[in-house]
Amino acid sequence: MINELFDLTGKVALITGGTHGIGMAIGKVLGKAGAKICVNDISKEKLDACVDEYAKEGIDVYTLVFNVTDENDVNKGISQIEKEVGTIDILVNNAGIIKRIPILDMPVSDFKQVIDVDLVAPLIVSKRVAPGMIKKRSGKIINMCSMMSVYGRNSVSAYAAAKGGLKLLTANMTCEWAKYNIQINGIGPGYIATAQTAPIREGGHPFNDLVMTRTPAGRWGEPEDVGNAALFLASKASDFVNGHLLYVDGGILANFGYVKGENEIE
Ligand code: NAP
Ligand code: GCO
Repeated sequence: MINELFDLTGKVALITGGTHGIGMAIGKVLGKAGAKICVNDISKEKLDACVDEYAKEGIDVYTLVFNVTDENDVNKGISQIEKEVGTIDILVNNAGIIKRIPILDMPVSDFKQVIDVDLVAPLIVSKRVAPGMIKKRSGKIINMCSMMSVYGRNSVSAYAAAKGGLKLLTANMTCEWAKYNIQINGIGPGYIATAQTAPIREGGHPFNDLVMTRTPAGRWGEPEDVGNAALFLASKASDFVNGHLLYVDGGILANFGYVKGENEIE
C-alpha cells in the first residue's frame, strides 16, 4: 500500500529547534505520519509555548531544553530521550541561526557562533544519536542545509560557510554510516517565510522583490513545503536515497534570472 511507504508509526523523531518555523512544520507532518515527536530548543519558554500548537494537530510532543552546541548538554538530553521515549529513529538537525553582517564588519566571535550552531551542532547531535541507529541497523538523519550551501550573497558569509560545510558533512556521514542502513540527506530550502527571513521579507524590504522575481514559482516558500520534503526523506520511500541534498526552493537554483514580464502567458 502506498500509505505504508510514508507510515512512521512506532518511530521516534527528534527535531532540533522545532518550536516554530520550519522545525515545527517538520514535527507536525512527521507526527501526523505516526512518529513520536521530540522537540528541543534552547528556550524553555518557546518549548512550553509549542506544546499547544502541536496539540492542535493531535500531537503529544515531548519537549526538552538543551543547547545543541554544548556536547555535554546534548549527551544528557539524548540520554534522557532514549530513556524516557526510546532510541531515536529519525534525527532532523534543524536548529540554526544567521547573522547578516558584511565580512569586514563581522566579529570573528559572531562568525564562530554561526559555525557552531549551523555546522558543529549537527555533528555533535549526530555523533550522539548515530550509535543507537547503528545498533538498530536503521535510521534517518536529515541535515537542514540551504541554497546557501552552494550560493553566497552579501552579508551571510558565516551562514553560507556553515551550510556549505553541512552539505559535505552530510556526504561524509553517508560514507561512514550508510552501510548500517542509515540514510543521511540534506534539505536545501530556498526562501521560506519564517521568523528567520522576516527582516528581509517584511516592511517593504527590497530583498522581497528580489526573491519574488528570482524564484520561478513566484512566491516565498512556506514551512510546510519543507516539511513535506522531510516526510519523504524520513520515510521508507527514500531508503535508497543517501548523501543527497534535496532543494525545496521553487526553482530559484535553476534560474539565472529573467526580465519581469517576458514570455508570460495570459
Ligand atoms: P528560525 O525561525 O530561526 O528557527 C531556528 C530554530 O533553531 C529556533 O527554534 C531556535 O530557537 C533554534 N536554535 C537556535 N540556536 C539553538 C541552539 N543553540 N540550541 C537549540 N536550538 C537552537 O529558523 P527557520 O527559518 O525555521 O529555519 C530552520 C532551519 O532551516 C535553520 O537551520 C535555517 O538555517 C534553515 N533554513 C531556513 C531557510 C528560510 O528561508 N527560513 C532557508 C534555508 C534554510 P530559539 O528561537 O529559541 O532561538
Ligand atoms: C538570507 C536568507 C537565506 C535563507 C536561506 C536561503 O539572508 O539570504 O536568510 O539565507 O535563510 O538560507 O536558502
